[in-house]
Amino acid sequence: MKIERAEVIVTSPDRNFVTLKLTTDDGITGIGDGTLNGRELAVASYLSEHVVPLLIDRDASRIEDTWQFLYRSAYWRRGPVTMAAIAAVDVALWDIKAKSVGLPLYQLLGGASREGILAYGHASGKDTEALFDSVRSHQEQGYRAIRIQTGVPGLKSIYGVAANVTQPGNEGKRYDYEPAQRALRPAEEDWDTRSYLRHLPTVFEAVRGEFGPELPLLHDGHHRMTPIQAAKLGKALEPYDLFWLEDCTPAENQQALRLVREHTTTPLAIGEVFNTVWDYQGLISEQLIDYVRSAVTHTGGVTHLKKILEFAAQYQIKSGIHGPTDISPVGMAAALHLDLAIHNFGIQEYMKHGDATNRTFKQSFTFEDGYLHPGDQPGIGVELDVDEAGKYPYQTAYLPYNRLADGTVHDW
Ligand code: KDG
Ligand code: MG
Repeated sequence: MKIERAEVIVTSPDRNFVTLKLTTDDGITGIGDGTLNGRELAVASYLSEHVVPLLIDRDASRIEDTWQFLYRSAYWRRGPVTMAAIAAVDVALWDIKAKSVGLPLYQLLGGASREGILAYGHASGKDTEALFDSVRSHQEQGYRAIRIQTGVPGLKSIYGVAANVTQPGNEGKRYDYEPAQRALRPAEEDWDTRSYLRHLPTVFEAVRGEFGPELPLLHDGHHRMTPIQAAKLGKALEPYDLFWLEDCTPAENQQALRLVREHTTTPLAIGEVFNTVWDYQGLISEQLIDYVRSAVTHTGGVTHLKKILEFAAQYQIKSGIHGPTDISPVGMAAALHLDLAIHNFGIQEYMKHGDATNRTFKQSFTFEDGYLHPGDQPGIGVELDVDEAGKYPYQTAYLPYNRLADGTVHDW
């Protein structure tokens, strides 16, 4: 079973996606997601210029060997572009292997460890009333766990509550278009940590008051706090029993989590910007976190993320695989197979894609009553409609960035 063709397909149905499609000499196809939000063309070029020529005529069944070959032979290891490119190849090869034996991928990863995958959705609102509406709407859609992001008085726009949703005339629009804003320059947002720290506990108090103690609630700090500020927030949120506080400090300095951990029992999640097990080395072995947030797409695929999660399992640390809409349905499906198979599953992030994306990527995974399932189609269960993809050429898009009141650039 040799790889005969390798195509890099960039399409922008609702936002940009990079997909690698491999075809074997016996006609089996496999697809993998290599989308890196805001830097999509870097991965597309890494794949087309440097990886595709190496794949032709390789044995498609040698997944581990191909992973090690791409990782080690480049010499320049790790990094989001490299690891997203390797992920695209890895998932496409798993798709092919599972199709070649007529099984859904999770069966090759050890079989199902559970009946369904608990998912959390993103509720947000610029004020409490809008936030409550959003929580209710997520509950009506079936979500049983909900991330809470809210506006902060005095700030015009904020992560998780998009500026375009809060502007007059745009009410009710999907917020997820903002983190991939199609424009020639990144949008500028504003930030003030002290206002945020004052406001957020009052929001969680109101949400618990309205929705009761049972509903699992999550929050994303999106890398904005210093360790001592994050420790203060974790402590202030303890009465509201969060499922997790995510990315409370910038992920570059993993040791920061030690200080946070020493001061709070609020569970900590981190890792959506990590690429390899080395980013987690101390965090896992010293039990400084509770959830691993990596995406299959940004961590070298199923092969490498499975190893990270097995390492985490020895320390009672669970999975919380990254799943916003910048993970394509291909990356999402790969995550679901892993979620179903591993023992230390925690929760799966799940934001629904738009209609054009769903037409472009035919999916067999399901979301019912709060639980996802990858389905039982052979492979990962997603097919790319190449004609549909061709209707949506790449569009320049950037993540937003932050400035403080005095004009200083801050983490977004
Ligand atoms: O591309 C950036 C997004 O993936 C990120 O902002 C989403 O933080 C995120 C999350 O937790 O889903
Ligand atoms: Mg996040």
